[in-house]
Amino acid sequence: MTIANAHTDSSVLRTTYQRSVAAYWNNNPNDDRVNTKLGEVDGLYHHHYGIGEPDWSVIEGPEDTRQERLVRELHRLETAQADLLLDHLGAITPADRLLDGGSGRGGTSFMAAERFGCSVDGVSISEYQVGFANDQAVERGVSDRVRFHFRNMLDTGFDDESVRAVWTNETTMYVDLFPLFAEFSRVLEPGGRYVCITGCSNDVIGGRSASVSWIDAHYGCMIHPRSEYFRALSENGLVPTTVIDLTPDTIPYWDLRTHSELATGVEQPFLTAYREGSFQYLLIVADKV
Ligand code: GPP
Ligand code: MG
Repeated sequence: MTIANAHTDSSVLRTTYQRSVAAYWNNNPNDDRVNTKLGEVDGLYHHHYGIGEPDWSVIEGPEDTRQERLVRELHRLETAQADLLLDHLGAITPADRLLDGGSGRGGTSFMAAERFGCSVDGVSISEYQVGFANDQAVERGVSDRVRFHFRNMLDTGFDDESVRAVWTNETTMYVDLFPLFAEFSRVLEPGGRYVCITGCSNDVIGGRSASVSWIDAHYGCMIHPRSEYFRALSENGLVPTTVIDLTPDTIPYWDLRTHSELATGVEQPFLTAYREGSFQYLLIVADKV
C-alpha cells in the first residue's frame, strides 16, 4: 500500500544531528520535571522561557509552600511570553490556518487556537512530543482543528501559500535558518506573517562566548548570531516589521528560576550570557512580500 505524503522516520530525520535532537526530546520526559511540573498548573505545557516582572513575594512566604508558589509564578511568566508572541501575529480569523514550527508539547498552539478560534498545525521531529500534544488536543476538545505532525519544519509538506502565519518559539537554534525561512516563505500566504522568539548570540561581541557555548552544550543546539536571522529573512522575502530586544524582560525569569528546586543548572549560563551582552532574547516579526 502506498500512503500519500507519508512522513516516515527516515524522511523526517535526515541527518545524524537531527536524529540526535529527536532522541534528546524523545528521552527528555525522563528528566523533565521543570516543564511537566509547570505544565500541570493549568494543562499548558511549554518549552520556552518567561518574560515580565515576577511577583518576588513568592520567595518570601511560608517555606512549606514556597516551591509550589515558584512553580505557578514561573509558569505565569512563560505563558506571558507566549501571549506576547501571539500579540504579534496580526489579525487572525477563525478561517485562518497557523503553523507552529517546533511545537513541543503544544502550549503555544493551544493558546493560539483558543485566542483566535482558528486551525493550528504543529510540527515536531520528536514523536513523543507529537503524541503528547495530540493527546492534549483530544483532552481539550480541539483535535478537529489543532493537529500535531511528526514532520521536519525544514520540509513541512504543507501546500504553497496555505497558512496565514507561522511562528517559532525558541526552536530556530536547531536548524539552518536559510532553508527554514525558505520553507516558511513557501507555505505563507502572500502578506502572511512570521513571528520568531529566539535567543541569539550578539555579533557585536565578536566570537561566541563560553556561556553561549555552555547553553548550546546543555540542549544540543546551535545558537545563531543575530545577523544570520536578518540575512536569512531578507534572502527569503521576509521583511522585518518589528524587532524587540526582550533581554531585560527575561532576566528576572532566570533569576527567579535559580530559587526553584526544579532549576536545571542552565540558569547561571543564561544569566551570565545576558548580563555580559554576548546573548540576546529577541522577538522578530516579518511579513512575506
Ligand atoms: C527549551 O525550553 C528551549 C530550548 C531548548 C531552545 C534553546 C533556547 C534558547 C533561547 C537558546 P525548555 O522549556 O524545554 O527548557 P527547560 O527544560 O530548561 O525549561
Ligand atoms: Mg522549560
